[in-house]
Amino acid sequence: MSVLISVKGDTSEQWMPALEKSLPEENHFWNSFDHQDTSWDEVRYALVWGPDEALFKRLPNLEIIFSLGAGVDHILNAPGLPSDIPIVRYVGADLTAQMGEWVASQCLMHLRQQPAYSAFQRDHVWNPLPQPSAKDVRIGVMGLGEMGLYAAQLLQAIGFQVSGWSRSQKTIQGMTCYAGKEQMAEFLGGCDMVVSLLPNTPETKGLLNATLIDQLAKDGALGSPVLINGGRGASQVTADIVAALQDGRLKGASLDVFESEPLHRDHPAWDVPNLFITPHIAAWSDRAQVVHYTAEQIKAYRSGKPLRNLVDRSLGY
Ligand code: NDP
Ligand code: OXD
Repeated sequence: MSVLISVKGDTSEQWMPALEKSLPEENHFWNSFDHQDTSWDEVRYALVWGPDEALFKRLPNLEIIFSLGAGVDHILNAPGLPSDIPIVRYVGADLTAQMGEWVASQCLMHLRQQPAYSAFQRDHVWNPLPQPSAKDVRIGVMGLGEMGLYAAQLLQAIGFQVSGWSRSQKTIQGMTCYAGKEQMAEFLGGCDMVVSLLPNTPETKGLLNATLIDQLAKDGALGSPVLINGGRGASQVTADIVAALQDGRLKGASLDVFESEPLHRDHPAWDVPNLFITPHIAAWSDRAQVVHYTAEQIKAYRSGKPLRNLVDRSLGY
């Protein structure tokens, strides 16, 4: 039995210590990007990020595909993906907590008017602005899954008024929850800040666009609304966000993800002063944690227990 690691940009050596610790009984580990002479038919489990074109064709006896990340668009959009093999995504306290930190830090930077103060600092200007409190600001979180729920509850703990929006209806203590397209306008109308932690699916494609921006609250304590996306770039229309920042329909934005990554160095988004850009690092999968998680799942599977965090291919996440 073999586990294959196929992670774009990594070397197999970077994975060896974790693999040897968590899966000592496995004989072979390969990274398809730097070892081409593998006995492919021995491979039963593949842990992947951005699988290369030929990968799945080479693995006739594959039983489970594990995603290195929480998102699985990189697998579902991969060429040659077998239709009948379960896909397990990574869910880990470390990843969820990191996303919570990123979301909370972005919301606080916009609340505390960091774009304005950074500009004042650059110009050596001492200029205190009126300062609303978290309790005066309504934040709507799009996507109430592992990441969204954790981030929403963290924002509540800070003191923001938090609501949520998801595909299926949720009941969460102290949070007004909206669901589906029918309740989207009502949800957006109550958001001074909107945070997207949605997966990339056909339904979420291009959702964070000019139409959505124009539905956000305009009477909030911050003046104009703020848009934050830590989910997937395919869910946003960056050109619409940049235009809304430039003409004041948005007060600020934070984007960790883009339609095309890395963001081209000539992209106009880099120079928008009230836009915080981070390079898809909101939450970063730790190799040791992911291998530990994968090993636990393989052990459970071999002893006849059900796999956890299975992807529903019909929903795309
Ligand atoms: P989950 O699958 O746990 O949650 C997804 C949430 O999105 C669910 O609440 C789901 O609704 C909701 N959703 C999906 N489709 C729709 C829709 N059409 N309309 C409304 N709501 C929808 O995922 P995670 O929370 O673990 O991760 C979310 C995403 O974050 C990942 O898919 C990935 O793309 C991104 N991510 C980004 C990282 C980064 O570094 N920038 C790191 C890790 C993840 P329901 O609850 O009803 O199913
Ligand atoms: C993920 C990511 O999906 O890092 O985990 O984007």
